[in-house]
Amino acid sequence: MSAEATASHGTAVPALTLERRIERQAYALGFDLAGFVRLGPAETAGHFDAWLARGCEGEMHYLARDPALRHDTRRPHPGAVSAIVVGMDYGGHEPTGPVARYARGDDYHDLMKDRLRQLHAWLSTTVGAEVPGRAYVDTAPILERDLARRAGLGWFGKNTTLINPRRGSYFFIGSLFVAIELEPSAPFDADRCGSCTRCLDACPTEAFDGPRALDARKCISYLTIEHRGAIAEELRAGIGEWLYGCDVCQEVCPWNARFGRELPAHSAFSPRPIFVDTDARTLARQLLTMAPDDYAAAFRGSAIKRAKLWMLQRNAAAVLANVGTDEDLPVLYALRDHDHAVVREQVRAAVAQIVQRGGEGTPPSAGHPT
Ligand code: B12
Repeated sequence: MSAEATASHGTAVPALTLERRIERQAYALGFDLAGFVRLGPAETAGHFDAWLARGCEGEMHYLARDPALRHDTRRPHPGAVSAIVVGMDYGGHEPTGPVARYARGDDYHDLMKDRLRQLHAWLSTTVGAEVPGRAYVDTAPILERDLARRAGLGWFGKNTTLINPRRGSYFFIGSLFVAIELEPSAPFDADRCGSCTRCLDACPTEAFDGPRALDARKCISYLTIEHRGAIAEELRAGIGEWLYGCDVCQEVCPWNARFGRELPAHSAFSPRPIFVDTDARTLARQLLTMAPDDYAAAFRGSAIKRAKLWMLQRNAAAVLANVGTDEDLPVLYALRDHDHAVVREQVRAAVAQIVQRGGEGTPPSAGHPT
């Protein structure tokens, strides 16, 4: 490839490097951030190990299965030497709760992997030979924030999210591992959190043991998405109205207030109709009365499907325990014999809470009007 091209008026202008062309193509495909990194040891492997040693992963046993795999990014795809790391906004300016912003639209894993594969095909065509490689979005043992920080996408916020100085933190991370050398971007070395501790202070379940030290076992996102048991009484109140995931530690971040973006029109991450203008109580009741077919239809291809229907119903019962009124009791009573013991337990606890707050506590079998 010629290093220089001649413009029509005869002046030599430098040709774009492959890296700049990849960036342009990534933006054309809808990604919002792009950078490059040479694969190798993960700089924060020690933090990851320490986190596991404290048991912070809870029931996410896959994280602890083979920690060494996450220590070196050359391991997931032997032969790959570089990664193109991308970020994609998911709508920081959408209204808050009761479902975390990231989970209201289409499943980001599928969408981003599909676009990364398009980038991969474009790259092979552009270099004129098949480039061995593979796309990853949360699907391989990779410390993705470590990779993205090294590719210059942002810094580790005190809430552990990767924050970009122009985009805030409401973006997903994906990567395309490739078997060609690419010039690495400058890593993001600055820490722009300064003395701010808003995220740490705002967490309703006090899940942070300190800056960048999240105990996932107390995180609302973990409790409503990953945890399989009933939600412990001492954490349940902290969940407030969150039915799936949580945005509190991002919402209070000044970088999001300043730089969070609107979703483009017709974005795949735009909320599904069920989430538009639906308050927590209404959505909780909808989930509790949802038949499996309705669940499949409402959430086909969506990020929220990571939680089975029974988990969403457990979360819905926990939310009603916090904000439900006697009007919600009939829906709860109807689930007293739910197939899943965890849902039964959470429903019983919700009824008890509502009754304690002064709701009507007599079950329908004893004459309660349904
Ligand atoms: C497990 C997991 C979770 C768990 C645990 C979260 C956690 N913080 O570890 C739970 C279920 C709670 C969760 C929640 C969320 N998640 Co999540 N999650 C992951 C996953 C699969 C692994 C993360 C991991 O390895 N954790 C282990 C801990 C130790 O790593 P870490 O918190 O990332 O911390 C790193 C740095 O902070 C640094 N570090 C740690 N301590 C210190 C100390 C110092 C001094 C320094 C310098 C560095 C440092 O080293 C760590 C390792 O690299 C990644 C995808 C992936 N493969 O990476 C997505 C991922 C991190 N999640 C993501 C998202 C969107 C979320 C939520 C926002 C969703 C929501 N709204 O509910 C929340 C955010 C909660 C939060 N504050 O982190 C995005 C984050 C994008 C971003 N801009 O940062 C990721 C990257 C998925 C993706 N592909 O986009 N998640």
